[in-house]
Amino acid sequence: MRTTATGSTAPVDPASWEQASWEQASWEQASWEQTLWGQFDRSAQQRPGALALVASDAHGHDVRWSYAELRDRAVRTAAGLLRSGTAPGDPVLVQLPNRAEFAVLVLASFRLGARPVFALPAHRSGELRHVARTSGAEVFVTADVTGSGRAACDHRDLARDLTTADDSAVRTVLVAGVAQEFADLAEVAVDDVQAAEAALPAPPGPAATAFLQLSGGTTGLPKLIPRTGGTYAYTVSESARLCGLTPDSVMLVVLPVAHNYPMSSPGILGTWCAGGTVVLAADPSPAAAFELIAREGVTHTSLVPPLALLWTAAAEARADERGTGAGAPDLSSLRVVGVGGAKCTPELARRVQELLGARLQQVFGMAEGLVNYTRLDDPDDVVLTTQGRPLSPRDEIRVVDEQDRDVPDGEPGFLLTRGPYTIRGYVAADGSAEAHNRTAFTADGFYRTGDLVRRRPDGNLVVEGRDADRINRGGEKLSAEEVEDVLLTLPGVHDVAVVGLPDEFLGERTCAFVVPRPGASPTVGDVRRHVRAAGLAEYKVPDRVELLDSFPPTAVGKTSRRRLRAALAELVRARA
Ligand code: OOB
Repeated sequence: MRTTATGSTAPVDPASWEQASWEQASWEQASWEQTLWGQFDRSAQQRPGALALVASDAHGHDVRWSYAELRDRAVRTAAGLLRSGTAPGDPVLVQLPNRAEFAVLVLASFRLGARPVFALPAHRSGELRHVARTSGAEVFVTADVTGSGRAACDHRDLARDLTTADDSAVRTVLVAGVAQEFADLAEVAVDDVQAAEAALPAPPGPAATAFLQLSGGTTGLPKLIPRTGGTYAYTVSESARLCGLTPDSVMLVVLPVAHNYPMSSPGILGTWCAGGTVVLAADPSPAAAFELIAREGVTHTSLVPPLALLWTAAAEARADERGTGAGAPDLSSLRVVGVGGAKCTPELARRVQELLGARLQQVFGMAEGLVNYTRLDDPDDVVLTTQGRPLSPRDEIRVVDEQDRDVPDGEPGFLLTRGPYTIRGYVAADGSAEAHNRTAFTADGFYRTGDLVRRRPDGNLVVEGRDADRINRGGEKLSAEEVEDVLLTLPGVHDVAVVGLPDEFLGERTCAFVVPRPGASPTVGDVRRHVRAAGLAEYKVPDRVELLDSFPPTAVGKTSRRRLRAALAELVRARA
């Protein structure tokens, strides 16, 4: 692994980032010749009758599709999208939960060359409108209703908002489920697969942008991350190999599947690349998941730490029941449990192995590219106490101080990375990405991850924290600034700082420190309601609100926001 930058590369024009990352990538001939459609299609040709997908569809029906069946649906849907006006290269805003329709739509997009822009099911109109604007998407594919009770969301309301908003180009809405006034996604597909094949152009090549993902929040609203098919196919096939996936593997996906982690680390795409079976589940609770593991013979799954805590606690209770002779689902098929998205403590790591009876694999990745894994044959010391090392020998890692000077191994510093599958810049149809790219990347193309890490002499990374601008709430990322910008528009608020405070379950929980205007006293309820009313995802609603007379004077002003957030977090730590 090259561990330090040469600094010799000329600055990369973000507009040409595809080219830059492609040229750098051309070393890996065998893998680069693959595309995302090509990987799936190869498995479908080799094992047409094998089980590719177990899931529920939007109408609550169980589906069990072979590779041939899933491929057939994807091709017919690709041709249907083309017939209804979506061309190769077009952005399509997609917000679908863990249901069968997601699998069909993502593969159809790869076949056609349309570019899904992956919103998460938790996003609301604030995020969606922003993403619609910055992607220029004219088509929105979504579900009817997700969640239940107070957490229920009618995505058709979000669609109405998008189709009527001045700043969104969305005019076509395809709904998986009860479509109401919109078009039904199920009716898009053409009937005949031969006719579909004949109507479709060749699948896109590896250098084309295959889809866009959303950044977990650095400054302000989510940024668009363009991923090329060839570079992504490389991470998919390498991840599948590192995670031990084979045609016999059964991958249970309980995290929101549109996220980079369950999509490709190794995720659904890694499983299909290996010819295995994907089990998509909408309910991540241990009760539901354990039943599925026993029923489907699940071998692999991926969790975030809060979910791993729940699962291990449930497995412990189950073990106690076993002792008393009560029946409980059998987890013995599980081989590998990935934990990532946020820091997994050594204690949780130990419990995962012991109570779930599987090999733990720590996964430290980011939608911008770089993915680190502990290897399945690493010693326990590495698997339990580190977040692993880069996927590719061509990934470049720098650990630097505030002035971008490299720090010695073993000392904490900020992680910078550059490599074959890490982006060189965010994109935005409205030109808003350029300014951000100048601070998010170094002049020689390293991505500033914002993560505080330590590199051990053996190359494994230990995540020590993040810069104070970004909050990781149990794997769900938010930018402090995004929530602050919204709260500054609440009448009665003079100033505000949003800070992540340590939390045993989630890793971090959010606290909004509010300085009210003279005479005003906004309540916790006012603050939380205001964030919801602005159309932000529920996980961005502050968990706690603290009113302060003023902020520490040294740390006021936009430029020292980061210091202010750090100072406030420190204040709370000291109090505790
Ligand atoms: C994954 O992707 P994102 O884009 O939602 O978030 C990336 C950030 C990282 O920069 C880091 O701050 C944090 O999430 N993170 C971890 C971690 N994995 C991610 N922090 C500590 N320990 C870990 N194991 O979260 C993501 C993408 C692909 C694979 C896995 C996770």
